[in-house]
Amino acid sequence: MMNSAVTEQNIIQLFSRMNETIDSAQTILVASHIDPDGDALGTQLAFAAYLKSIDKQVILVRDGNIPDKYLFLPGVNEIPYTSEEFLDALEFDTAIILECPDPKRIGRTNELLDSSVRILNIDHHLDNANFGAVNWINSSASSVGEMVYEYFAWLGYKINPDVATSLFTAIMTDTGRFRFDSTSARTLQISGELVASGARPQMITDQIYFSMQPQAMKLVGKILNNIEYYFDGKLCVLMMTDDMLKETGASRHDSEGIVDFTLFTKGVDAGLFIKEDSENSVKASLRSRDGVNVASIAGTFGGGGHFNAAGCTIELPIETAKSRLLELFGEVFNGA
Ligand SMILES: [Mn+2]
Repeated sequence: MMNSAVTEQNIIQLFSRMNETIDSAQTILVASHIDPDGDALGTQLAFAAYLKSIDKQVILVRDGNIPDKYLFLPGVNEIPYTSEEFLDALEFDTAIILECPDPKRIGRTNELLDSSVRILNIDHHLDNANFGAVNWINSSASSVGEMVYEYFAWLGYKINPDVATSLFTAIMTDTGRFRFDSTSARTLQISGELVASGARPQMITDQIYFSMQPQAMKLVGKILNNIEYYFDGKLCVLMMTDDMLKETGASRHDSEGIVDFTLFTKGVDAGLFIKEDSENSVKASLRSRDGVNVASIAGTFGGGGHFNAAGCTIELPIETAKSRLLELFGEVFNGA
C-alpha cells in the first residue's frame, strides 16, 4: 500500500522492478478479473497500448461478457474471450494481472500461470494475496486506473486520447463518478491530466450512465418498487429476482449499477442489493457510507472487497440469504 509507510524511494524501486520485468519480457499477458468492469477493461486497454508502443507482444484476455456500456472503449472489441481453443494456443512468459486480489479471479487463464510465468500484480484491494513476482498493492488508490497513470507518468509515457479515455473510464467508474471517499486530490489531478490528454468527460459519462435500454429501466422500476428499509432507516435493501428479469426481458448484466440506489436515501448508512442467481444461490452487493465496514460482512460469506463496497456469493435461497445478511447488519446497527 502506497501510504506513509511506503516512501518515495520504495515506489521508485518498485517501478524500476516493474520496468525491468517488462523490459525482459517477450510476450505479455494482460489480464483482469472475470465479468470485467470499467477499471478492469480501462486498465487492460491502457496497459496493452503502452506495451505495444514499446514493441512488446501483447495478449489480452477476458472471462465474461463486456457490458454494452463499455463497448465504446477504444480497442475493447479486440479483447478475445478465453475459449478452450484460444487457451490451448496461448503462450506467454510474463503476466500483468490488474485488479485481482487472487489470480483465480482472472478466470480460466489462471490455469496457464505456471512457475515459468513472471507475474506483475497491480491492485488496490485490501485483501490482495501478493501472488506476483512483483506486487504493487495500493489500497488507498481510488482505482487501478489511477495507479497505472502514476506508473506511466514515472515512465514518461505520453498518453494519447485513446489511453486517456480508457484510464478516465477506469477512475470515474471506480470512484462512483468521483464520489467515493477514495477520491483524493490526486485522483482529480490525474483525471484533469487525462482530460488534457484527450479524454472527454461528457461522452464517457453518457456512454456509461445514460445509455440504458428500456428493459433495463423497467427492471430498475421493479426493483425500486420493492425497496425496503431496516434498522430505523439506516439500511436500504433492494432485491432482484429471476421473475423480475423474465417480466421485463432484462438480462442479468442490466442490473449493474442498481446497487447505487441503495445509498440514495437520506439517513441510510448502508445498502444491500441481493440478486437471485438460481434457486439456491444469490450474489450480494454491499455498500456503505463512512462508518460501516461492509467488507467484513461480505467476508463472512467468503466474499470481499473494500470497506465501503464489497460483494459475496451466498449458496442459499434468496429469502434465507437476506435473513442471514440482516442478522449481520443488525450486529452493526443494534450493537453486537
Ligand atoms: Mn478497481
